[in-house]
Amino acid sequence: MSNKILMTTIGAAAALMMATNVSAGKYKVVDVSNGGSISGKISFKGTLPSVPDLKPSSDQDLCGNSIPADYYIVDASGGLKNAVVAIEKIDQGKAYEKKGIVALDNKKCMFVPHVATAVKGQKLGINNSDPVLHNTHLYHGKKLKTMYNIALPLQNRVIKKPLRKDGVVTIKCDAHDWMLGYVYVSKNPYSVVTAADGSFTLSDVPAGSYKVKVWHEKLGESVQDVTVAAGSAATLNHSFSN
Ligand SMILES: [Cu+2]
Repeated sequence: MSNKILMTTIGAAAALMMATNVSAGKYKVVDVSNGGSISGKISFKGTLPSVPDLKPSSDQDLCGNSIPADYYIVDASGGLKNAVVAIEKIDQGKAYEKKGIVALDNKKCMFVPHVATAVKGQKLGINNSDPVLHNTHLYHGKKLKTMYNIALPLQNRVIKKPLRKDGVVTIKCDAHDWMLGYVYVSKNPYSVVTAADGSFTLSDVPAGSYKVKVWHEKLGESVQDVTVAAGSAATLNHSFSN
């Protein structure tokens, strides 16, 4: 092989390696042995803004005339429900259901759950538990670009739609303007919605240092550095305030 051809070959190999590096952001499933965890509590401190009840303007027989808004759900200890805690960047880690279906129900004219998490590539399974027409409209990201707009005239028939992009998906209903929900779509399975007391746990995290995002639909987001040691529990607590 002449030097010139050899150099070309090396050049092509280097270009291929660079290209491989560029796509290294893709999550890879590996065996996580002796992983750690990140757990803690997300809270709200201060005075919550007063949010008026939702006032259904149609289908009141089913929906009622007044529904408490579910944007801020804070318990007596300050625990904040429906925040999302997510490792922002992690190249490899635990397995997840690649064909998993994240359930979203239209129930009594509200989205249940109000906030869900999903991994990019999974599907959203949208059901209508109500005997009225709902029209689920999904918008991607801060620009609220329409992803899907799905009429659900039939009760109890699940429609599945793939979540192809990561980011926050805002869910509305074209038939009932008070309906609102979110799906937080991550590139990896390390994302979770806080429980009613604000608690959360991310398990089987490989040892390492991570940027962990705490997100809330109204209170914004905060990124924290968390270091997880093998076989150990790391703590992340965060308080939103206004
Ligand atoms: Cu609706």
